[in-house]
Amino acid sequence: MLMDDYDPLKGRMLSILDKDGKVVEKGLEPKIDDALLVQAYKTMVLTRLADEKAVRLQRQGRLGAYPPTKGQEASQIGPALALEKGDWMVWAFREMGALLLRGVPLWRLYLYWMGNEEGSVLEGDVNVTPSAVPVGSQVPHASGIAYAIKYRKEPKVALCYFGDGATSEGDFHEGLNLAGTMKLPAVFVCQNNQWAISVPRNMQTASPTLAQKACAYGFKGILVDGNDLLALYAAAKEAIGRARRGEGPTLIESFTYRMGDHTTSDDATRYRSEEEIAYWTARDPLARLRAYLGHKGLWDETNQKAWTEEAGRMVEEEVKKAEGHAPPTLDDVFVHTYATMPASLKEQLELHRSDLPARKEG
Ligand SMILES: Cc1ncc(C[n+]2csc(CCOP(=O)(O)OP(=O)(O)O)c2C)c(N)n1
Ligand SMILES: [Mg+2]
Repeated sequence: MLMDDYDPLKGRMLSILDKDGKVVEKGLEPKIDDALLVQAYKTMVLTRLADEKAVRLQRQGRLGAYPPTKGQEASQIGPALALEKGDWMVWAFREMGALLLRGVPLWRLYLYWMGNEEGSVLEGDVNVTPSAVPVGSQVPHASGIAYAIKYRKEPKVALCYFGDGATSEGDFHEGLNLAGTMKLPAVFVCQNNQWAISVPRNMQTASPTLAQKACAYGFKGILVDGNDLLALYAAAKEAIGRARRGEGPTLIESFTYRMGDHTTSDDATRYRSEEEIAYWTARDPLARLRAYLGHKGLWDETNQKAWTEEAGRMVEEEVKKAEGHAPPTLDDVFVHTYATMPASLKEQLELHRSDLPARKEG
């Protein structure tokens, strides 16, 4: 078992692909269907383009503040690739790649970052929660969902993403403590992208790794190369299997890097060195998977061109769809808070609506 061989207290990091896309741990190479591997890579390409587009839209005043995801594509898509239909995905605010893989429409994501709550409305059974901007607040939600899964005896798992900064929040402790105590079917993926805005990882905690925090909650943890899609998939597959079999939760620390600014309101050049950026640029998760696919005969320049063009067209169509959507109204504050609006809120909504014409005239 990976979880035993990579005991987080020993500080070993699971890496299957090296930075040039070569398999360095032959015995650990996961068996992933060719079609699924290509789908993962195409989703990474789409995410990269959609993310860059979101930043440009913000600069043009067409989208609000946005948290770029560049550099974390494998960290997000690897674990999501190991989920089954019906499993739950709980996210923070930077997980565009995982959301696209799970089938969340891109135009909804753009709509959300345009300030429209309709962006969080999802049709069908994608089982994805709305974004959670208050840092760490989604961790107890994930444990709650995992508790419901266990209570109902469903064969499902709740996978929860959060950042290195979230591990300093009480919510993180509460969520993991509950999951450990009740042996819940949860997988926690800490995307350690080295920074919480301008606070570096070494100021976040005195623990040598974040993965080892699992030991305190009585369950398995593993430190994984977060720019290596194969390593993340392998670790998540094992963790998800264990959770589904009732063997309890796992904490996966995905050791990655945020290539862009914290959000479009930030200027990361004020606190990060060029050497650091160069180190991580050489470890681009897309380049690594692309090289691996090339070794397997699943990638060439012609494919790349077609996939890039296809993703580019899709991005433009989705922007159009988001921009063509009806603008938000103040009603959204009321209507999206409860599934069934309580009488007190209904009263406030009516009051707000009756007050509107008067305010406009005033
Ligand atoms: C409870 C709370 N405190 C502060 C903030 C402001 N804030 C937004 S993101 C962030 C840093 C989060 O860092 P991390 O968890 O590492 O996630 P990352 O942004 O790196 O993806 C902070 C402090 C917030 N949104 N919520
Ligand atoms: Mg972070």
